[in-house]
Amino acid sequence: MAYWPVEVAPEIAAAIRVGGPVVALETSIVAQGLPAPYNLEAAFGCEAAIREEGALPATVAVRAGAIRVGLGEAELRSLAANEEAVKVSTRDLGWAIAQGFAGATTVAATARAAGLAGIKFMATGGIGGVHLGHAEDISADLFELARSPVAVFCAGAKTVLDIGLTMERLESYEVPVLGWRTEDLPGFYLRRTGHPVTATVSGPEEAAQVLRASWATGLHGIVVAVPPPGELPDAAELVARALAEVGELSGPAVTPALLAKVAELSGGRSLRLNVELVVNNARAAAQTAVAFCKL
Ligand code: PSU
Ligand code: MN
Repeated sequence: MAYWPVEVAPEIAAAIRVGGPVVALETSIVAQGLPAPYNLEAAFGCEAAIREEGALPATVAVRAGAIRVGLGEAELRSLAANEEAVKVSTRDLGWAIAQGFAGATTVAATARAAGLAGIKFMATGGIGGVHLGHAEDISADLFELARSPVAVFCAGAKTVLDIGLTMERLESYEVPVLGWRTEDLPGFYLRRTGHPVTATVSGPEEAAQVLRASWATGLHGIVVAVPPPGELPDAAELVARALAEVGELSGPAVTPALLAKVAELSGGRSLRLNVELVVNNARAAAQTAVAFCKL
């Protein structure tokens, strides 16, 4: 048989075959982005919200030599407890698969897996982007959005990023940023950033119509930015302090370090908000996946 290191759980494979609603979920947020117990609360909360809306969750990770699409509960718990789990972006998929690592997939790697499996929707907290003060550090999330035909539901780009430069990149890569009932791009810890979205959608039905038409015009990744259900009013100050303290770090370690620093400086408020917003995004993704299937 041909080599194909993508293992899709039977329930999900069956749904994909008949064009049913499926929403992929990333796991870097579980292994690197959030500490226990928030990580599993977020992961299980997303899965439950997706099921409640009538869609199927497909949590993605690298495990035992393959990309697994649709982790079981025990596998998810073992990933969350595994301190050796590596952060796997697209460039890392091959070596993590071939060398048998336990890997937690970023937005980029999850979107790639979703694209390979035929899943059109995914949810996360906030996408990666261009780092503030380090315009050379650009998340592979943006490059992947230019390649895989997946709608990524998020609360905008993380406040720790340079939102303006991130939006410029997305524009160059032909990635629309749809505002979910908002004209103003949300900023993860904030409901508005002052940056305009590409277009506003009024809810699941309109989002589904815009996605269908966009994909019909040959677009690939599409961001759907959902305002977070709450805010950290002092986000700007927290982020400035976090950036100053994280300082000279570079590479994949930067995002987890910044998130941990904001968590510490906010006395855990950012963690509670992070869980709430990712579940909120998963719900919007599932509603849109269901509406898309009815078009
Ligand atoms: N959003 C969160 N928590 C996270 C991340 C995003 O709320 O942990 C992760 C995602 O997996 C995203 C990654 O793809 O951070 C971006 O990392 P980098 O800047 O290294 O590409
Ligand atoms: Mn980065």
